[in-house]
Amino acid sequence: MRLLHTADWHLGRIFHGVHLTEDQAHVLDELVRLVADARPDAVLVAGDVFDRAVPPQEAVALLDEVLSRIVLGLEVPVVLVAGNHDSPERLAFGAEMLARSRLHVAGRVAAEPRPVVLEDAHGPVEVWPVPFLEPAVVREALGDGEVHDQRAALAAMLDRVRAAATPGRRQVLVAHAAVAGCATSESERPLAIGGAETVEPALFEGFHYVALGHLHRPQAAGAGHVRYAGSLLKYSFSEIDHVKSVTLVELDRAGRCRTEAIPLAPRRDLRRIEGRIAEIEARGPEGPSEDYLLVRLLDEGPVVDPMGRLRRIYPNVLHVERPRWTPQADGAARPDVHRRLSDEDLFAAFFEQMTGEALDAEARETLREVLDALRREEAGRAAEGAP
Ligand SMILES: [Mn+2]
Repeated sequence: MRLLHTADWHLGRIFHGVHLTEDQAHVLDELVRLVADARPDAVLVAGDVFDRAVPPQEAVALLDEVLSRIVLGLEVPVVLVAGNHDSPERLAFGAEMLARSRLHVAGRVAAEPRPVVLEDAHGPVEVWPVPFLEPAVVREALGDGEVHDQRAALAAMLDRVRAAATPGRRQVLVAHAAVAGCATSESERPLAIGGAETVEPALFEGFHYVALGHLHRPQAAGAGHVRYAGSLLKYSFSEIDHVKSVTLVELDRAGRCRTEAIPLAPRRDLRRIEGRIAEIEARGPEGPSEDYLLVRLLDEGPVVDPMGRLRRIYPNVLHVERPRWTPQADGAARPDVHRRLSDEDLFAAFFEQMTGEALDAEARETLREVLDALRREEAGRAAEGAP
């Protein structure tokens, strides 16, 4: 049996003010082509389909289009679960009807879990879709007062799944959880505020493949057959070194699996460049200039309009870091220093700080004239206003 495992699409995500829907459409187009080439028995989507509970219209339209192309166009079934970013109820709309078209959506927590049964030449495979588990919801749904954290919620749900599973069949789990010991990224919203939000890999005992979502770096979680597919795109600067991919899983007749990460090529990569502004300007564009960039400007002194200047070379600079420039630590910016400087010296210091050049004699003369005129005007007003 061949399965294509993906997760954390985060459709509708806005990153540093940029709507990523077009980038997501581009990479999903590639995913649909992969499905057409690899002809898997099913596509597994392990949660965080949308970036938020009420996604923007274009994100909903994109999901609709992509799922239609896979399920109706290519006739490949999809098993999709809600992640912690999704709204379980909204995602579950029409689930019963969609299941007849072989689009299996698990939004809400099910007290009586039911598998999606797939067939290959060696017999049936049971796929268990388990959405992200909110402990309070699981406590209520299962009537289990002991469920107070992620671990207890998943353990209780997996006990139910094991009890419902048919012995001798190959078992696949699709879930959205944080496994202890795995690498995290900044774009993952914590599953719980403080306390226990992680689960240990031993909890997945008995499953032949576990298709996980939540962590955005593609990685194995304790064992090769328990895996995070990783997110569709880089959704934070902490993911610059990731190679985003989908996982192709080959499950043999005994349930042993072989996994292969297939890299995805984004329309625009997320990269980091660094240097002094003059060097970056002199070098000109390095790599595709349309990429999304984090720029580390290494100038020690002030730089006028760094974002405007960088965007002339790289139109999609998202953020500029100034690791060597801390205006607060500069003595001239402190109020007690201001008081000891004349107006003329204060302006000269400001001018030098902003432009990197000293005020020349001619400019100083002009400045003195302007200041004198202002002082005369001020004195005149004060005299007029005197009682
Ligand atoms: Mn996520």
